[in-house]
Amino acid sequence: MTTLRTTLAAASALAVLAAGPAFSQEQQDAAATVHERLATLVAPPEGVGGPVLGMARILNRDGLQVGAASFQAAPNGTLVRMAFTGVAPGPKGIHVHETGTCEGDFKAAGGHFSAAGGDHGFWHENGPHAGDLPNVYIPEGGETTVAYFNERLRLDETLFDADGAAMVLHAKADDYRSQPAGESGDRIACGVIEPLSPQAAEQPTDQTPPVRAE
Ligand SMILES: [Cu+2]
Repeated sequence: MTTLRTTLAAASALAVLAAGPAFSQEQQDAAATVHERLATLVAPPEGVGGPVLGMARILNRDGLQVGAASFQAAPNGTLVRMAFTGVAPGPKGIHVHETGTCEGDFKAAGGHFSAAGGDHGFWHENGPHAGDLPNVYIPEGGETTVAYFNERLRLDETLFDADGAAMVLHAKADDYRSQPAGESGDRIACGVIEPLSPQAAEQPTDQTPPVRAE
């Protein structure tokens, strides 16, 4: 609890000061601590599974980090791990969006990533988009960690195209049905998906190959 309180206190202190011209060293240190903690929460267990092909640092509209995501390749999809802190409680839509730009109201991130086209939502007969994910349920306290397997998502050249891709967290729940984005409301946080270098990406499998049932 002490860690959580300290982090939230640091985060809210940063929120007050985020509008200022620059972050002080102390604020930068606090931000680095938040990032390190979230990055640890989304790191896969060492030596298990495929390479981690991407990471995202998810920032709110004040430029404060409120989340992190990692993308680990699997034989038939991608395991997406996400950790959040300092987010208002409740169910929130979360998707992979088609453009790796997080500015202003995050509209620049474009629509949902879906190289194969189709429609939005798990309940749609032409759905879901490859970038569709189940809602994240943020509890009181604003912190949670989740892992979702997505069979349609691949961190390949269609995702890492010239303009990249981003994770976008919405203010409300995705209804998994309405077009084009499940009525999930404002975009409250956004993170560009950064590709990991092939060398870094291969490290997790170098030590212990994944065990697969044949
Ligand atoms: Cu979205």
